[in-house]
Amino acid sequence: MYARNRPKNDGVDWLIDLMEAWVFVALIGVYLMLNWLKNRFFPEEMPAAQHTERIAHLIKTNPVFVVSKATCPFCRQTLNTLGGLGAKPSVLDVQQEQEGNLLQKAVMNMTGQRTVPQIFIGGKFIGGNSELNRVEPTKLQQMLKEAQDAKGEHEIQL
Ligand SMILES: N[C@@H](CCC(=O)N[C@@H](CS)C(=O)NCC(=O)O)C(=O)O
Repeated sequence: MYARNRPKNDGVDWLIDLMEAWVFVALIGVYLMLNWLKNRFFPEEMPAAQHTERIAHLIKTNPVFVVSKATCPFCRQTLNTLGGLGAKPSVLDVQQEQEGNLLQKAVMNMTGQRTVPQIFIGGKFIGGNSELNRVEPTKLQQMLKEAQDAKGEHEIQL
């Protein structure tokens, strides 16, 4: 390693190479150990079946369902857009929930989207606020009407 930058034939090339390799191995070892300690003493909380079931139930039984946070401007925009079209979304504010963090993770596991809002119309996952804004207003209105007319148990489409 780096042999071209060093005076040639100093007789300790192999020793320096060996030490460099060991430093590298030791750094990987330290990284793995710290990672293990973190997982051992601060394990990441995972959503349980009950969180996923609650979310699935809310998606299925509400014509329009939004996972939201009161402090999120995108969520406010989404609720304004939907409200402006006459929809009455059911809102799950994960900041108001005792296990909101886990509920948010449960939704995330279902949709693959990390952010809020998460919007469902007629059991179908629309996306976030940006995706909602991309739906043509007449199409959106039609989707909302169909979802409202169908009410009750929607088939979940993610
Ligand atoms: N492109 C997304 C942006 C949404 C976004 O960035 N939301 C923020 C809150 S305002 C978020 O979810 N941050 C992570 C979190 O709060 O867990 C959308 O239009 O919905």
